[in-house]
Amino acid sequence: MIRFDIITIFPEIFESYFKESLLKKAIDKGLIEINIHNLRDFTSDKHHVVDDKPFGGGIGMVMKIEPIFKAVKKIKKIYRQKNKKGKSLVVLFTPRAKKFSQKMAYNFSKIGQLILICGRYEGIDERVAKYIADKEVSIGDYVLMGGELPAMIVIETISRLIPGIIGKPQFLKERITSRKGFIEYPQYTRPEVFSPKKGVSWKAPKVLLGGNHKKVEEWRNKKGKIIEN
Ligand code: 6GU
Repeated sequence: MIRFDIITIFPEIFESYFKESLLKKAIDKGLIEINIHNLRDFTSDKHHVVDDKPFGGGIGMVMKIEPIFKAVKKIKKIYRQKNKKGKSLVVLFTPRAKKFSQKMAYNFSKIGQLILICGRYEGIDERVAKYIADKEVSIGDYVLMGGELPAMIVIETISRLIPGIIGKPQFLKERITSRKGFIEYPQYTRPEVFSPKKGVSWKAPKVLLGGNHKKVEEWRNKKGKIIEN
């Protein structure tokens, strides 16, 4: 059981996704737990301000440290009360960090509580990275408007590694290679020949239709990409 705690100023972004994907089944089966926290609930001023002007000047706004500090403290405490031996890891999403990978997902899947901080605006006070976060994660070399999509990506990648979440466990096992990676190969299904218009046929590879398991495996190993753990 992994517990995900998301800290965001846009909690609604997550609702439909977690309600309609395979993740809903995982939640219903008790394999994962996802809690969404509105950062504004951790402010103490009347207007629930979570950002401020950057020191040194410049355009845009910067997310303040205080509400994030309070949120993380409270969320860790809730978990500790329920699960005395569980380990928490605080992840901060920022495009400046090391890129998320299958290997990171695999390591994260062993942790009891993942606290995911989603930044917005032009940045987050660097003291969050320095003193509060255990790990900074980017999902690629491009700039998004916030950490909400990265949080969903990280949750989905980790969740599908948990036994019992996707389809038949033996299917997942079949695609785990000896090197502890995951092989992604091209798939086909009926019809064997698809004709988008007269005189044109898009065929499925013959090797997959012949029933020769060894040949099929060779073909899949040749065409596939191994995503290492
Ligand atoms: Cl984690 N955050 C933002 N804002 N942009 C990104 C990213 C994260 N990863 C890639 N681009």
